[in-house]
Amino acid sequence: MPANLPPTYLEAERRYREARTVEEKIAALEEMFAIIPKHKGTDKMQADIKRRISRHKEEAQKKTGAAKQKNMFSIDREGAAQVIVIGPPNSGKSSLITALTNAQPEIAPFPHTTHKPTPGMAPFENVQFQLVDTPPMTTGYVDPLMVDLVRRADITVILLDITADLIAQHEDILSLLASFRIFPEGFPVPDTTKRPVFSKKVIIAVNKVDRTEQEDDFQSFLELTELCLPAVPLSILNGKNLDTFLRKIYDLSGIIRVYAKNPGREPDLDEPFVIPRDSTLEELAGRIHKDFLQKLKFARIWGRTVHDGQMVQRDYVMQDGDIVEIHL
Ligand SMILES: Nc1nc2c(ncn2[C@@H]2O[C@H](COP(=O)(O)OP(=O)(O)OP(=O)(O)O)[C@@H](O)[C@H]2O)c(=O)[nH]1
Ligand SMILES: [Mg+2]
Repeated sequence: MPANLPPTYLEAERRYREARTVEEKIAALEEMFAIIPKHKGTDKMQADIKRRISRHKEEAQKKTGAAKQKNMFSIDREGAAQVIVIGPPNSGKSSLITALTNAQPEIAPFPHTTHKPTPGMAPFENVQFQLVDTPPMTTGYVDPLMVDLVRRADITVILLDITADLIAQHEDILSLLASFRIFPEGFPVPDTTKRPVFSKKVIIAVNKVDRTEQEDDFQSFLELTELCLPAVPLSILNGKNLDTFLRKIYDLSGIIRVYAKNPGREPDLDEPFVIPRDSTLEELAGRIHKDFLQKLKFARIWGRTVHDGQMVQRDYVMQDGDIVEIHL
């Protein structure tokens, strides 16, 4: 690379792209500015970083005023995907967030314990998902702010309770979502509504499957509902299938992980670039830095679908696990 950018710069750049808050963006940019080699070849990049720092600082100032009013239902997105956990009262939503993240929402053996959303980060291999605990959804009343939260999230987990009527819970939640024009991806959408509809990635998780006999109830539920959504039986109590649950979230998230390396160096496999599936090399380069989009000549790839160090062009479709050496 003519600018000779060290790997630490690319790491800071990646943190910038993935930053969800203005403060994180400013911190990453300041780090990039400290690391970038200061010579003529990087003049434009340096100016660009400075411009972005001052723009984000202005933004941060405006926000501090508004932040006071920011309601507790607005959760800043973090990590590879925002996953909202919804469901009927007492199904174990808060228990799930507590089991998989550092957050500690209140858990109690009676319904309607949770009154506000609580986010927590769930590590899966070398990425993190943001799981959001929520107040229960019932046919009686759903806070409109909850609806917005579901509409904005990347993935919705509907957490049901095997010790109650599964089919009724499942139908209630789906029809509640439908009443707010939210439909699982792939579901038919009524053409009566002229207003926008929200097509969301949905996983059904069934909790409290503590005993093997309850697995049969889960199977019957799948058959009776002819469920065509990803589904997983869980026992949070016994820690059963929690890994499978996170794997399903990963599969559904539509992301892949690729790793950047400099010529002659090893890549850092703990620090992936998280990009949408089917991204091309050109799109990856543009995400690393907008200058790279123009300057990109080719890349060498180490991965499952290529031979080691294979030269690829802009239209190469990145694959999960690819190691990429960008040449400018
Ligand atoms: N048997 C069994 N009980 C569980 C399991 N997971 C959670 N529970 C219990 O279910 C009860 C409700 O758990 P919570 O996590 O508070 O449920 P919630 O969905 O957050 O409840 P609300 O906030 O009221 O909607 C608690 O007594 C938990 O200990 C499980 O896998 N098996
Ligand atoms: Mg709760």
